[in-house]
Amino acid sequence: MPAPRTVLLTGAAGGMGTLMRELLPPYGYQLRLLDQLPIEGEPEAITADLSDRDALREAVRGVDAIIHLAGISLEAPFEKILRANIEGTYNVYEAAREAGVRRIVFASSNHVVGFTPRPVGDDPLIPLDTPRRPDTYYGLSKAFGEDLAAFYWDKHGIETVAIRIGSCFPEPTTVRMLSIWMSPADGARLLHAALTAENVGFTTVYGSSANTRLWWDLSSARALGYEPQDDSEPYAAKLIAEQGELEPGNPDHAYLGGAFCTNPPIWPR
Ligand code: NAI
Ligand code: 15L
Repeated sequence: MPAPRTVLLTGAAGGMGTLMRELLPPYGYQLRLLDQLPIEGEPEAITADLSDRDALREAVRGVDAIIHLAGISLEAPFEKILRANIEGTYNVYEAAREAGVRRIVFASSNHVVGFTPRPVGDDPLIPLDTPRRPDTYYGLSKAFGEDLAAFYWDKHGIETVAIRIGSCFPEPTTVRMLSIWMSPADGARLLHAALTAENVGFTTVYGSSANTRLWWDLSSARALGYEPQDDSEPYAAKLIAEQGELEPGNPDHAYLGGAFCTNPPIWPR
């Protein structure tokens, strides 16, 4: 597959989308931006909801690949998750199939495996093939997205790298994030690897930096050519002084998904 140049970035107005709009063009990509919200300073960005199939058909025309970040990124009532994350992701894959787009990078989440006990002490890293244990409707929708991607590979030959992203923010802000943080620069490195690796078929990877306190196995991401350069450890002393160490007896600390497992916020309908 020739290296993709023109890439549709959905969710371009969001937190990660905003970071990636800065970080991906130096790799040589021309980004076409889409979000339900207008993006200041980007007059050519497509403002469209994922339910608008005509707009998606137009948006994917002529692109080499899609980075699909758009969707609800936290817990929400099931009906909202259904429309944005489940039906919305289906609409993106259908538009890709119709237009002949061959590669999608799907923003999955650690919350697909959120109810996996976090490693303690000398426990092994969480492997990629650990059973899926979604912690929210949100996590369930990402599990659906992974299965949808596998189906579109098996049935229609559209390749996907599904990245189970940890926490991609400029800095880690909790002690839990020390283990799953993906620096924005490493996020761009991983997206670039996911766009350019040959013969990925359907591949799932965990998405994080090379954190000292890492909880999961990054080997499938490294197999794509991803070489993380960052580590959350410089933030550890301050965060631990402020928040304390993770405690086995605290239900918010017991599982990989953190507080998503115990106290998922349900937004107003
Ligand atoms: P975000 O909530 O900041 O951005 C999501 C964007 O999607 C927003 O700009 C929103 O307007 C757009 N969007 C939502 N529903 C839409 C719809 N129906 N049609 C069109 N646009 C819609 O989320 P963030 O942090 O940028 O995350 C990006 C993606 O990565 C999400 O899919 C999220 O689930 C996933 N992810 C992010 C993590 C992180 O640490 N930032 C961790 C794990 C997964
Ligand atoms: C996610 O999936 C969310 O999109 C993000 O906002 C963070 O909450 C992240 O997981 C996390 O687990 O820290």
